[in-house]
Amino acid sequence: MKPDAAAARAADLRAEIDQHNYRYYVLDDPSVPDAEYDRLLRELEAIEAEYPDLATPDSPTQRVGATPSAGFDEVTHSIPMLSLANAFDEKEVRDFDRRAREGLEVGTVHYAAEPKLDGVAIALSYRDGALVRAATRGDGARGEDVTANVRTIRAIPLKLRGDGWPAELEVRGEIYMPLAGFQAFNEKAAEAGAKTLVNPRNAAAGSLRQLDPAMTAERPLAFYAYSTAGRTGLPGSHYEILERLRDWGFPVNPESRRVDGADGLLAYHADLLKKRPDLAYDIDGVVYKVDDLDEQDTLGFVSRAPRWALAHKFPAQEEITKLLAIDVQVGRTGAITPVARLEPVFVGGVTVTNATLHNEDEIRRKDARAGDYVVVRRAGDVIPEVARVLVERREGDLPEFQMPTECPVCGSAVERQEGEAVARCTGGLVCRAQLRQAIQHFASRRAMDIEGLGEKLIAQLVESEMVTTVADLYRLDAEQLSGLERMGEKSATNLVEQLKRSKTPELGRLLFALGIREVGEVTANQLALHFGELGALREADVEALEEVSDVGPIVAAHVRAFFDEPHNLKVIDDLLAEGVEWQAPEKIEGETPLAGQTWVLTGSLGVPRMKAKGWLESLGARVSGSVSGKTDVVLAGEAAGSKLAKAEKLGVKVMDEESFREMLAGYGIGTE
Ligand code: 5U1
Repeated sequence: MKPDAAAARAADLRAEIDQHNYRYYVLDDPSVPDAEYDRLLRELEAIEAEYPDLATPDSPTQRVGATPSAGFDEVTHSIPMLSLANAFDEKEVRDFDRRAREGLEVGTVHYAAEPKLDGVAIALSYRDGALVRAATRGDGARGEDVTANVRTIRAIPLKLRGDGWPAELEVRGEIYMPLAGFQAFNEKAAEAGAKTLVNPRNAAAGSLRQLDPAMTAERPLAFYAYSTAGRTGLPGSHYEILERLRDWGFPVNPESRRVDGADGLLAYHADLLKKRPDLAYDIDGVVYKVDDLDEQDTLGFVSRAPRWALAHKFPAQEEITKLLAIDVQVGRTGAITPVARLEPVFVGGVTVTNATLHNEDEIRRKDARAGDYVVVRRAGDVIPEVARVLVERREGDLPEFQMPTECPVCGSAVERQEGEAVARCTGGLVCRAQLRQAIQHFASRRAMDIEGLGEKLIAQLVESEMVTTVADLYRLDAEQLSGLERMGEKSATNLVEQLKRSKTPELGRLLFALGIREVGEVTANQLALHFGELGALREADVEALEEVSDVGPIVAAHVRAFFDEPHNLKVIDDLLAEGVEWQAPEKIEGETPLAGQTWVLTGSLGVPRMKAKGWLESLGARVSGSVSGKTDVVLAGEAAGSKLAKAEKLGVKVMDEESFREMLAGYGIGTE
């Protein structure tokens, strides 16, 4: 590229990148995918590499420019960075408003209200529209120069947009780490075996204190502006200053509002408290400021806090308490979750006595032991969790946690598959903790297809202990059933009829109905086809199971564990004793002619879809739910819609039901 053309293209790219930054960080309305943004940035980098003179300090490529430093220089704030007086309840807010009204001799005070972020306060100095310095708050009078690190934060403009900004402008606000970025960063760090960040606030503070700006650039930091130092060349109201800052390219919290009087403040607080769990960042309260700057001047300061501003705090989301014991709970899917029993502690607005510890690995990683002091976190409606263990406060030797080898509810073996974080009870058919879900699945349309056995009825049957395993279902009679709530005689008779009708499932359906982990319909049908009968499957070892198409080591291990559990075998024997008679799958001789093919069924067919699916699977085909370039055939029934249209568009072969039946007849199946 010639120098003139390069300079022009670099200027265009810079303007475009700045515009994308503005859309992304200030308007929260991204205009291009991340990949396109990166492409523009790389193009600009390439031009600047060829013409280094074009790489001006305000270029978006120059965010990570500086080399690591030995420390941070001290900075004296020209106007001190204030702290805020705190309020924790309604009375303190009303007192604040009363004092403001009295001081200003007005009936109603107009305020600006905004969320109080849990991050790091920062002062950004701009000269002639360019960022020249960023300083931390420090003790309010003196902070640290963290310019090189702050320049790496894309939400902070290196150069101001628009016009009308004062030649010297100091913008103040909060640097924070959004929760999603915090979680993603920690997941990556944990995977790499590196140190994880304690909480978003510490993460933001630690990130800013990195000696190497390249490290700060790796951290997902963001920024909201909330004030300026001084008012020269600025509007006379706080809220209007925020609007002006937004125009100049600073992210301003979209939850900022103008409100009137104490009632307006309290309503705002209540509203934000409700929104808190849905926000993308941690907040520890809201801040109220008298909106008119002249009125702010009139009210002045008391010690180092302004009389015109107040932080109204939310209940703390983290507290310290003692971990009394670690128990385990069995979930509806058999997952065994360790639970921390705690000395009661008030956190996040409620008293917490239990908190999740997620899984065994998490306990090891945190090194949590009964008797430890722990930090409990409860954010919004989220289940309280043990955020971290204060190992340094541990007294003496405490025993490590041991995962039980037997389910505390049903006594079945507890298994933990290699590569899985969760330990599970293997007594899926007998465990009371899992019973409701097991029955629901057993009765579902694609399993035993027992109509009329709804969630509420299942709950009654389990509660009353009329049903303790799925085999008990077949012992129910109409008289017993009609004694239940909302169960008429007719529904009871119908249900008994349905149960009777369900007694002859195809083997694949029965296997699916048993709810073996990782065994969906397709796998269940493949197992049925391969073994042809239940006895052989019960005995099959892991190697034999892995010979089945679709079955890998994980599924094989789950199947084996299921049939190794004597409680499960007893339920199967009971089912057979109650007259459940599985039907051998229709198996064609020799080759599977549709092996490797993918079919999609659409429209209404003259037979139940499961049936058509079973036939196709018995011929070796895979049945998928959506049409793509990889689909071999679409079987189109009556009134086929978008899937048929897509198949035609992609040129995928379409077959009607008549031809399908003919094809099946050719293989000697499909007679129903
Ligand atoms: N949102 C917000 N946070 N915050 C913190 N506004 C705000 N204002 C502050 C502080 C310390 O101080 C004002 C007095 C400018």
